[in-house]
Amino acid sequence: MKIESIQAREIAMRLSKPFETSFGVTQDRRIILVELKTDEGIGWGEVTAGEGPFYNPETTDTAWLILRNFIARLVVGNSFTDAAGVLHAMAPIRGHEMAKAAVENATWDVLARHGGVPLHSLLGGTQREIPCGVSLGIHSDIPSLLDKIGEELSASYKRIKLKIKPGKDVAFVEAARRHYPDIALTVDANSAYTLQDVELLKQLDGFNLTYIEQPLEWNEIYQHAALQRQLSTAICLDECIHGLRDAQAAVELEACKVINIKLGRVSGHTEAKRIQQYCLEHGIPVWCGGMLESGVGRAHNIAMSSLPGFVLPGDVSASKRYWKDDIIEPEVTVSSKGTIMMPDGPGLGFALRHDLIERLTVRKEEWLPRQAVSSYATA
Ligand code: OSB
Ligand code: MG
Repeated sequence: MKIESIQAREIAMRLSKPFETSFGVTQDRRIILVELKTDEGIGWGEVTAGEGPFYNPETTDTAWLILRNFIARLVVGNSFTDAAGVLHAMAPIRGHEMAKAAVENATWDVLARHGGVPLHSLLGGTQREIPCGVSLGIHSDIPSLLDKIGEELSASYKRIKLKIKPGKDVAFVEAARRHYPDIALTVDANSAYTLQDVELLKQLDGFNLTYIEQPLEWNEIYQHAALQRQLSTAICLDECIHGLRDAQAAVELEACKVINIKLGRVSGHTEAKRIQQYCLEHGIPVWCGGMLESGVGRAHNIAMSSLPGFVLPGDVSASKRYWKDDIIEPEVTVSSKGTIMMPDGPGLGFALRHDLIERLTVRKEEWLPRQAVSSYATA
């Protein structure tokens, strides 16, 4: 497969409701979509970076720059036999996993479309139906949070995750557990605590949580091991895991008992599959995290979630929880059993709403083959 060009566009999409995490409030998303054009057809990917560098160091703007100035020049005009080859070609770039993932994932979409098979089949997925959970943003008060949980349970979701931060933690979780004694409940701190907060974090052991997600610093595996030794509840790592080596370090150090795999954070499907395989062999349950994606990123998440070992409900939920109009057709829906069915069509298995995407586009560029890598490295 020869990559002829990368077309990137930034689309502006407004979430139906603001979403608050320990690092800030998001309502207006700036999403980069990538269309890879090859001699074997096209494929789509999404950059899952946030607008600011508050979840991880990447942003919409850094991803655009890295795509244009570095990734395009490493891959456009070159031929590859598989997506792992594309990932390998991007290896000189340190970090910037989310920028890489958009192109790596788009390669998988090209290959699946070209082969006439669904992406989940090409990836080696074995689950036709995946369990879904929801991630609830931080609420200003407990009654509104309890109402929201009730609403999501009525919509059949199988697991409720509560975002927490200092001052909006134990009392909220305690109330949620008291009102809903039997539900699968988790919390996600997005790195809002330190080891000094261990006494507070220990209080969370009283609420029968399935796991506590990423309590400590975003790049700190060692201290999570120290914390895990003091908690009975499993720690789930999110921000810390940028690839297989981090997963190995975390598991060997016993820094977590569960891992959240996000395609963007680990540079795409190839590396995600390596982590999934490793976790399967080591008895570590995994689940698919979300980054408030549009339909393109969501479709990639759905396909990945079909792999063996994705046994816990993911943050993969219906389009309508996020958007009035999603950019794919049909939009993602969740069954009355709280599941999403794998689509049957080739590639992502969802059609793109090109007219809508065009209307949402605020900038668009296409990168064609350029000179050899060495001649632009300092340009
Ligand atoms: O930590 O999982 C996270 C959203 C933005 C950034 C980080 C996270 C999240 C979510 C929402 O929890 C997941 C989703 O519904 O897409
Ligand atoms: Mg998280």
